[in-house]
Amino acid sequence: MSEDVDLPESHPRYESLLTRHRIEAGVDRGITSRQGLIAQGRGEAFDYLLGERTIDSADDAERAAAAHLLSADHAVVSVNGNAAALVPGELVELAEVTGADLEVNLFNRTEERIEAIAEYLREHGATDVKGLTADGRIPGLDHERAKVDADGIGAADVVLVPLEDGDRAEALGEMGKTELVIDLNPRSRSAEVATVPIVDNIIRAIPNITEHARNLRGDPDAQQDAIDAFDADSALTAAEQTIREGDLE
Ligand code: PTJ
Repeated sequence: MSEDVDLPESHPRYESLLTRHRIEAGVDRGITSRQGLIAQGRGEAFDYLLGERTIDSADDAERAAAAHLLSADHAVVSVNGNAAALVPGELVELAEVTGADLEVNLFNRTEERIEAIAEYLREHGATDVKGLTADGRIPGLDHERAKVDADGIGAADVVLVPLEDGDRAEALGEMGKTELVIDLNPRSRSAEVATVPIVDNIIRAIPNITEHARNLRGDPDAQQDAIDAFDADSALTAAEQTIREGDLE
């Protein structure tokens, strides 16, 4: 986390307030949709109950996700308005370390927002950002929500989708793609259809996937072990249990 808000890091709500600030700034910049503010509020409630930490099952999921990204033929990291506002530099770094493409892919799609997000990612070091061509379609979704780049998400075998809408997550799964989903609600449809559901805040999840990828890079056996060792149903159950037992203080 960084210095983009005037708050001491010792403040007990530092991370949460910084996150809110970034989402607000994302709306002001034309990156994040107003619905993104609502989605953030929902996520915060789950994160509070999780104890605002990466639980062990989420760390396992992050390791498995790193392994899938590294061993893919063609991996794509999908970027929406919330992800771009919260972790732009971290997404660029993850793509670099794993060799994945970055593709802007929006639920509430407008050309202006796609351009603004692509530009923001370039400001954070991205050299090639997909999502502007939109010459591919996800079958089973209405026209605007189905748009992807044919040589990006359209051709990918592994897709990382943070904070994805349930319909689209389901449709991507039906295309036979390995889906890695980051979502703080373990019983959202997106988490339930994912090959690897990551129940963690995106601000912690992305840097941790990158760190795992650094450790697993160049070691196909360790990558396969991380994939084989991960069980999606157990991870979702562990997250739900942690939330149900969560402390409201
Ligand atoms: O930028 P766009 O147009 O693609 O729109 C993005 C949003 C997120 C607005 C859109 O995809 C949407 O409406 O999503 P939902 O259906 O509200 O789902 C968002 C999910 O992400 C919810 O289950 C939240 O709990 C979860 N979530 C919210 N903030 C975070 C989160 N998960 C991880 N980290 C977060 N910071």
